Parts: sequence; C-alpha cells; structure tokens
Amino acid sequence: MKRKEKREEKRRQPPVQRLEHKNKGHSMATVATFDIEYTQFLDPQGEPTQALPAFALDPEALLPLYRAMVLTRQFDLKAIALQRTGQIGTFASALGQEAVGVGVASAMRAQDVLVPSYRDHAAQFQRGVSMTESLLYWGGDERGNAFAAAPHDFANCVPIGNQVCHAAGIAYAMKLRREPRATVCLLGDGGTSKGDFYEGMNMAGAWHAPLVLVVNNNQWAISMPRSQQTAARTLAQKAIAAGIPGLQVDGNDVVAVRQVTLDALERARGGGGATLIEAITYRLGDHTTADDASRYRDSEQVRQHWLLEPVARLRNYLLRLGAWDAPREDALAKDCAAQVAAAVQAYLATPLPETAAMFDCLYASLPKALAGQVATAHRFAPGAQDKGKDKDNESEQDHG
Ligand SMILES: Cc1ncc(C[n+]2csc(CCOP(=O)(O)OP(=O)(O)O)c2C)c(N)n1
Ligand SMILES: [Mg+2]
Repeated sequence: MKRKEKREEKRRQPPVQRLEHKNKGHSMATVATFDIEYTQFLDPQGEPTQALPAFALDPEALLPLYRAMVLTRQFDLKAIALQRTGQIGTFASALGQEAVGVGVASAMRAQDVLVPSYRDHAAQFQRGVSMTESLLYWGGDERGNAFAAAPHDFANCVPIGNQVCHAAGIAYAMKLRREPRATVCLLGDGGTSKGDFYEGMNMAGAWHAPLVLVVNNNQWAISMPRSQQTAARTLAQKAIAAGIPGLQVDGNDVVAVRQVTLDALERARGGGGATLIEAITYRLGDHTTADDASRYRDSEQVRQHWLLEPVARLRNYLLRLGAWDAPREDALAKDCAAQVAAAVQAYLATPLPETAAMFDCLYASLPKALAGQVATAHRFAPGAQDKGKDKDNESEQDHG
C-alpha cells in the first residue's frame, strides 16, 4: 500500500479500542460505542436552559427569525384557504415546524445549496424564494420552481427521500471542485425509512462530502406515527452506520436548530464531512389539505404539542429580553398579512403557463405515450374547441 493510501486508511479507521468483558460465560470485546447528543437552548416557556450562543443575546439577530416564523404561519393559513377555494392544488402546511426551516436556512450562506422536500417553504423563504413562487408551485405551475433569488437551490422533492441521493452528489461535486460551499438536505422522519436515505447518507460518509442532512421529525408520515415507522430509538443514530455524526436537536427551539446547523455547516465547509441532524418537532396540522388527521390521531396529543410550539417559545424569550411587546406583535401581524396578500395577488395575476409546459424539462425527446398526452392536454386547454372529439383514442393515450 502506498504511503498516501495508508495515511488515508488510518484516518478512516481509528484504532479499535477493545474493552474485554464477560457475558453469557464467554469473553467478548466492545469495539465501538456511540452517543447521541441532544441540544436545547430555550425551554417551551422561552427560558434559557444553558448559556446561549452570541446571536441569541442580540435582539437584532433574533427578530428576523421571529418575523420569518410568523410570516410562514400566516402564509400557511392563507395557502390552505386558497386550496379550499380551488385557487391552488394540494398544499402541505408547515404549522408547528417553522423553527426547523427558519433555523436551518438562516445558518446557510447564499452560495450553499438547499435540497428541500415539499414541506420546507419556511426554509425556502429564508433563501429568498418568494411566496408567489411557492403559490405558483402549489398551483401546479412549474415556473414556481425556478427561484429567481435562489437559482441553484433544488426544486421541492415530493418522492420521499429521493433528494438525499441528489444532495450527496451535489455535496461531492462541491468537494471535487474545492468550493467552500455545503449542501443542506431536508427530509421527514418517514424519509429515513427509505433506501435512498441510507444510500445517499452512506455515500456522503464515504466521500467526506460537505452535506448536512436535516431530518424534520414531526412524528408523522401521513397517518403512520414515528413509533411504527422504525424500531430505532432515535433517527439520529442512523448516521452511525454511515460513519458520520448524528445528533438530535429540539426542533421547536429556533436558537438550537440554528446553532447545531451552524456547527455542522462549519464542519462540512472545513473538510470534516457530513452530519445528520434530527430535529424533534410536531406536525400540528394535517399532512396536507387532502388529509384529515382527526381520523387517526388523538386531539389530546395535539393539544399537548401546542404547548411546545416554536413561535410562542421565541416570542416569550423576546418578551423576557424586553425586545418585544403587544404593539410590535400587532404591527408584525399586519405587515405579514399585507405581504401575504401581495404575494397572493401576484400569483393570481400571473398568466397561466402554456398548456403543455408540464411536459417540458422531463425528457430530451418525449416518449410516444407522453406525446399523446400533450395532444390531449391541448384539446382540453382553456379556449380549445374540440374537447369532445376522439374519445376512443384519448382513453388509449391516457393509459399509454
Ligand atoms: C417514494 C414515495 N413513496 C410514497 C409517497 C407517498 N407519501 C407522501 S408523503 C408521505 C409521508 C412522508 O412522511 P415524512 O417523510 O415524515 O414527511 P412529512 O410529510 O411528515 O413532512 C408518503 C409516504 C411518496 N410521496 N413518495
Ligand atoms: Mg413526518
């Protein structure tokens, strides 16, 4: 083995510490032990639980985080109302999970890359994605994924966990190009049961890629509770198999989420490789507007989790600091409502996309079956005259 290879081998495999002990009558050795750490700075009442990081002592640094969480909450309410009135399609609210998106994305630099799932608009807004773009996306308009202010961030990923593989590849590319950037990938607790998650995380570990994986553990994968999702005691410990650090954070404490993400990003950019962060939070809303969670979960459990939610927690801390009061809260609510209303207006005023635009950017040349669907789409486009024609052919094409 060449000297360089030997050095690399040594770096990857620290000497095993053998701890001899007896069990069941024969001697064994513990070859590795692991800990999963949990970080919290603010308790549910907004009271510090330990010495705070510098940014959390500075109202100027905290207020933008608070505003962003309140704005996300108002956006969610409005988006649900738009779905109920048929003005957007299905929508996935981030109610209760605002601190994860805001905390994580506020720790990123502009040149980093965010690889989100469909519930991550709180993070996207921090990155400069506009609420109008988000509404376009949920309205079925692919132009909503072309983020003007965050052009290298990835589009919302709806297939669960797939984005982890893309994120690992992006992070590896950053490493190969020696760029001082990192990739942040957001996924749900359910996503950690997918093969893509393990494969992507494994490659990021093997490549020492600058990747921060954040599991938004909101306790539910649609109607599947966390307890039935996996027998693993924590989701963070899944990192151990990939040889990267895994840790838990109170996902309702924006200070903690931001701080652990800052640390993981610093490690990533400094060549220290990937990290898995499990942010413990709770999905206070339905899975999406197509769901009714009251059919499968106990309202008392939801009520208990409202006591832990992130917006009131930071507000209480700001009140404690003397940096917040009722008039400022009122002014913020009005300001957020005006911002959301302007975004909705801009969304509704956006001309519809070209009918067949949904087929763009999928294939270099359209497969035959999809070409048939393009023709069908044109036939049913607003203003098309011949909707009734060619019924037989149409059903063939739809199933092609
Ligand atoms: C590959 C794949 N399988 C199944 C689904 C259907 N599905 C949509 S959301 C969801 C649950 C996801 O739960 P989680 O990862 O915890 O994310 P959350 O919705 O809680 O944010 C499932 C199974 C999907 N979108 N993609
Ligand atoms: Mg979930």
